Amino acid sequence: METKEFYINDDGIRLHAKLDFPSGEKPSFPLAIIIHGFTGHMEERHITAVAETFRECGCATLRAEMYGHGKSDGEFRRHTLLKWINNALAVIRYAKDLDFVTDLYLCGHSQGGLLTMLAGAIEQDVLKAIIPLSPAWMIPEEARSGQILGVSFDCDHIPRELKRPDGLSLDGDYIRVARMIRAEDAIRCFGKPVLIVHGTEDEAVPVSYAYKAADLYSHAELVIIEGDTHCYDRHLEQVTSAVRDFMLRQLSSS
Ligand code: FER
Repeated sequence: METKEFYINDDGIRLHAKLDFPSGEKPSFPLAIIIHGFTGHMEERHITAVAETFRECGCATLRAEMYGHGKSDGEFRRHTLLKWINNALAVIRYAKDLDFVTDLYLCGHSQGGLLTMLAGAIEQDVLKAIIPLSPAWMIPEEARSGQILGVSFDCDHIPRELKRPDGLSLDGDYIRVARMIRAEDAIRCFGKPVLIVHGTEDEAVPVSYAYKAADLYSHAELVIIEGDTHCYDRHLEQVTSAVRDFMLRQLSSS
């Protein structure tokens, strides 16, 4: 079946989305929502590979791009985690209303993995399981500690703009929002199954956060990929096989 490309309306903000169907003639199937990370988009190699894996398991996939990313509305420097949470809720609302959907799954990479933890907690009654990949849940802690993106700032005087030496720039509101988020609370209240995948050579998110999250979740499985990076440059096939293995077990229990 062909890809359906469209926009999901989040109260006037257009979020670029692609819906892809699994092969076969079934009238209904589970749906996996998949979200990219900070500066990412839906066509990144690891995002398309994970989406394909969900489809091989018999799920439809809905890849969506969040505020300020990919072909969605909004300027990159003006995105915040609150905007992303609202975006994710709009995408989940859209997915819930699709008539072919049986169970819903939420998967995201890095900042999209943190979003998966946060939106997952909000929507835990409608989600069957969540799959945070290398979730960047150190971002709120970094924002509280006065260093983000490797750039230091004064916590008592949040800058109007945070600029990385390479030119990447973020509004101060990114920090203001990030530092009020308590990812631990979202983790602790989520009682459904969770799969966390993380590489030991992750240069953006310390792998220690994967161990800590798996410990705090009541039903988490943790797959550590020895020697792999933040975007799985070395062992992407181990990431997809972890997702496949987890999903086949979820689907056989539904
Ligand atoms: C940071 C480290 C990592 C940060 C964001 C990330 C905004 C996110 C990475 C990703 O989503 O790939 O300090 O600050």
